[in-house]
Amino acid sequence: MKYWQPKYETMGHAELKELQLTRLKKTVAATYNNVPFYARRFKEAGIRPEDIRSLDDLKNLPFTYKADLRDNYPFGLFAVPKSEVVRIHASSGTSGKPTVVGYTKNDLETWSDLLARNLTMVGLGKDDVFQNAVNYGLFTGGLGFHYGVEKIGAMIVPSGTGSTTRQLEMMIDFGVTALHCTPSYALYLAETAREMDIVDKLSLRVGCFGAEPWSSNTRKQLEKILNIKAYDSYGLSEVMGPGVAFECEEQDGLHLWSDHFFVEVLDENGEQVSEGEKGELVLTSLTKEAFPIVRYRTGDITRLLESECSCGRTTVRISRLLGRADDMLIVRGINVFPSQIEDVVVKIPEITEHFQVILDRNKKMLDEITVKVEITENAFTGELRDLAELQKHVEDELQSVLNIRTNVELAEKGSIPRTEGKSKKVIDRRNAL
Ligand code: DLL
Repeated sequence: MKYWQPKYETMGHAELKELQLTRLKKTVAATYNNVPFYARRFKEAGIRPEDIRSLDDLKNLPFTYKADLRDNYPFGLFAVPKSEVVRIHASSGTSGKPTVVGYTKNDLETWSDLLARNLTMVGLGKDDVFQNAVNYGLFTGGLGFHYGVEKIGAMIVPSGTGSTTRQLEMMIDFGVTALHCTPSYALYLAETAREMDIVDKLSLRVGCFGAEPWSSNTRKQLEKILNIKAYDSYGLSEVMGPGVAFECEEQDGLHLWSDHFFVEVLDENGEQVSEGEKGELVLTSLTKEAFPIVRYRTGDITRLLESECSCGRTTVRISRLLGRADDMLIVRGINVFPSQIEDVVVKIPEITEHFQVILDRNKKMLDEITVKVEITENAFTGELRDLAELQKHVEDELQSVLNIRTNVELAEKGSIPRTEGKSKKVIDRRNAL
């Protein structure tokens, strides 16, 4: 099967715009009438629901920020009575209260349909065995994928996280053909499979990876080691969870399901960037009932791709996420994304794919950036000269991409912590006492 919901996936542009407008009007009215926060914000901006007459009018609506979710903890932004909400999820965040989101029965149905679209899009179906190696708790990644996989009739292995050797054993014993986890955990699984010399016992053919930024070189690496096609999966709990945008078999940008979400990619002044330009992704839900969200500033940086995709789907696409605006490190005035470092590190065979970025401020109050990498066993000759050469090689490669000199620290293989979920790649000690 090529499409899960062909009517919506391949809808002509004019019809799609019409559908979006009808749904936008409904969403704006629902938020205005049922959520005091939105009613207040819209009134402050002098807008009533009937002022939304075209899709262009959306840009007159105020933005919603993560802080607004926290301020309305836990259920203040729900647009339906609690009795209509059948599930909640939450995102822990690094500080303060978590952000809580809710779903009605219809919302859950839409969510699993969107996952089913994505899974069908990458060629999965009834005959597949799908290992869901992410956390099954309040995190949206576990249950989000779970019901999509069931919907397409594939067999799910709800392995959750934990015990890497056990995960690999399940993959072999159950004949797993598709794997879902974070890209950093996939690298760890791949590394462990290689060390145990069991890669040829795996029947994997598809990997769905997301929940954190990863680079195109990491994709190549995972595809090579695990002998799979690896697809980028983007989503965020505030807007639904996984499934918001996903790559198709062309692997040329992520399809963002325009019949359910309205996409803007904005520059620093809040203006829409032109096709191919970088900006912040801002999303408006068009069908959500329990937790509609208007002009949500995701903080994620991407490019808008509007050209036709040869897979036949007519949605807008976004490029691989370049990181979060707040992930971007500014080191001596130069912008550095951890994903740029990852791109360099995974290409160098003498070091593993794992790395850590440590930021310090020296006595002269200048920022120092250290990239800690692990040397592979094969590359370790015991000769100091070889180590110094390797260190310089990594520093040069990083400089050519980042335009800034870094200190490279070589460490023993396994010394950088492996994670099952989202990895923490940056340690910023610049403001530490
Ligand atoms: O991470 C939902 C998800 C689960 C997506 C499983 C994909 C797979 P949150 O925990 O709310 O939700 O985190 C959302 O993670 O704003 C991005 O910064 C980042 N993120 C998610 N997917 C990608 C991706 C889930 N493919 C936040 N590439 C988002 C880069 C991603 N960053």
